[in-house]
Amino acid sequence: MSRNLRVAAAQLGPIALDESRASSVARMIELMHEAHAAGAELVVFPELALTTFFPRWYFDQQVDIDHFFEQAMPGPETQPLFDEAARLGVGFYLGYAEKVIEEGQTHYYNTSILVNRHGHIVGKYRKIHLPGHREHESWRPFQHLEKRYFERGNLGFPVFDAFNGKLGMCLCNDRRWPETYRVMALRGVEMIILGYNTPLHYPPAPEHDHLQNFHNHLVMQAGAYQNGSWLIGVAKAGKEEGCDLIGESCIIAPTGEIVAQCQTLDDEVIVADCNLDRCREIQDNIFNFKLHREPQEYQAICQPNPVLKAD
Ligand code: CDT
Repeated sequence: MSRNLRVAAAQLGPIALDESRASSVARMIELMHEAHAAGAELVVFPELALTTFFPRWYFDQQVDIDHFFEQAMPGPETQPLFDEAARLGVGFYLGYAEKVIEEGQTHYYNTSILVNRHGHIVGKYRKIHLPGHREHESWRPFQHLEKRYFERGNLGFPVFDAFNGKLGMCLCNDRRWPETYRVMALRGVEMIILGYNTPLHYPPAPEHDHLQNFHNHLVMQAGAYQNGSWLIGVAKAGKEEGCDLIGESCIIAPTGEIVAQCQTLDDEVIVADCNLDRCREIQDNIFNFKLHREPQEYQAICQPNPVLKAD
């Protein structure tokens, strides 16, 4: 019997700085209804989906920073999303800013969770590749302070038995790093789900601005194909507080082909049937790790900063 999973990518348009959690959750519930009506069993939302992309501003008061973080998941404002998912019998992926006390210490992570069709959290990931900078840089038209506001995730790249398959998560900048995909692939991943907030303008290298959409698809299609995995990439898109964020959320087959893609920069749902058994087309053939991978030649990439001499 084929393991078909009908998945929805639920792209969000901009979220205003003063938009409430109640409003963003209501928008997500509406998208969830649309996805469910189209037969989706899993709905994927963006990175930091509950608020505006706050790392674009420098805040020095902890209370202003904490405003964007969730201290409980679900919490009072996100519970309706969990309740509606359980009522409809659909699962979801959600990106959010997590404030947590662990072993007596307060930590801040850029986090995603996987929730099953009963409304239970069955997987958690904390972003590992944090882009941007730590201090205010006045030359930039907007800041990208992920390195200031978040710690590097401490959960690795786990893969979860869920939805009758093996699912892995990552977040935004992680998708640009081949190691992200490969570590999950070594754990047998069959579907990688991720959310992103990607500005169209990249201040350190503006000559690449026209390539932002190309690079977005380039890395996700390569990651899917080179690891024989489905991939669902979901944007928060559009002009958010004056900053243009790319869209083009998409669903990618293990062959690297885009099978569905958003057409707008606003709230939008796309759906595709993802047969998880199709991963074997790639994983048993061109990227059969047992037969063709040569890890003894890759050791340098596991050293922190090796200096290798050219021959
Ligand atoms: N959210 C996130 O990781 N965004 C980055 C922007 C580019 S680096 C400043 C990304 O990789 O898309």
